[in-house]
Amino acid sequence: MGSNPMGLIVALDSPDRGFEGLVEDLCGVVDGFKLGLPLLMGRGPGYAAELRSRCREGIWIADLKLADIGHVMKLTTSLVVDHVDAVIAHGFVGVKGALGELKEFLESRGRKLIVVASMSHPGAEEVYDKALPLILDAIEELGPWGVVAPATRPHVTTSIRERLGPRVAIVSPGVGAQGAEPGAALCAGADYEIVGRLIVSSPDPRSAALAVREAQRRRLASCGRG
Ligand code: O7M
Repeated sequence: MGSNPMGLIVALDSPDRGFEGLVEDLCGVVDGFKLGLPLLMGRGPGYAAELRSRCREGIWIADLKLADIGHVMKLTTSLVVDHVDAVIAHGFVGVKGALGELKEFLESRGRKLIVVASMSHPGAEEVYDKALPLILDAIEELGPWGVVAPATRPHVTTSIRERLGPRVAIVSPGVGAQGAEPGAALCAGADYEIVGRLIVSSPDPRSAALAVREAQRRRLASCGRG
């Protein structure tokens, strides 16, 4: 990782909005799309295939935020696995009988696992931050392709990078609507920033995405990672 220090992934969450035009507009401008649970539940898992047919580039992620026994996580994932490159699960469920089985299933289908290490909202301090050392133990044992770390709390992202080393991809939400500035998480060690409303709620999502890219570039130059 680290080879793409300006990664930008767009979060598509609204269940009642058609994203076909937006995906076509952003194709080639951003590095991928993350499909949220409201969207996949509202439109059905097949909508992932419909959207992907509009843009064959970049990484496509199903953000299922799974937290169950392995058997059930595999059943849920099987509904969407053919249409995406990666699936997101929570880290606190642990490896044995849970994330280990999910990872094996995803790898057998040529797909990636991304595990939530910490979260971007204020309440993450109540539980997630306290559990972080244990969650990182599980992640180290598991060896997923990627982890989620908060752009809103860059020191947490930096500590996750330091603990897990350079080989894991860090994807970082919280930019824009939740307050983090574009590029801050990249400077803290993330590979990709996840941006939702700042881009998708803009009247001109393509210009908004290009502006985020430019802001990332400037921020990276100032922190010496550019
Ligand atoms: O930019 P926003 O705030 O409109 O959207 C943020 C997206 O990132 C949205 O899809 C959330 O589900 C997701 N997200 C967080 O906001 N915080 C987290 O801690 C984790 C995620 C996430 O993507 O988890 C995998």
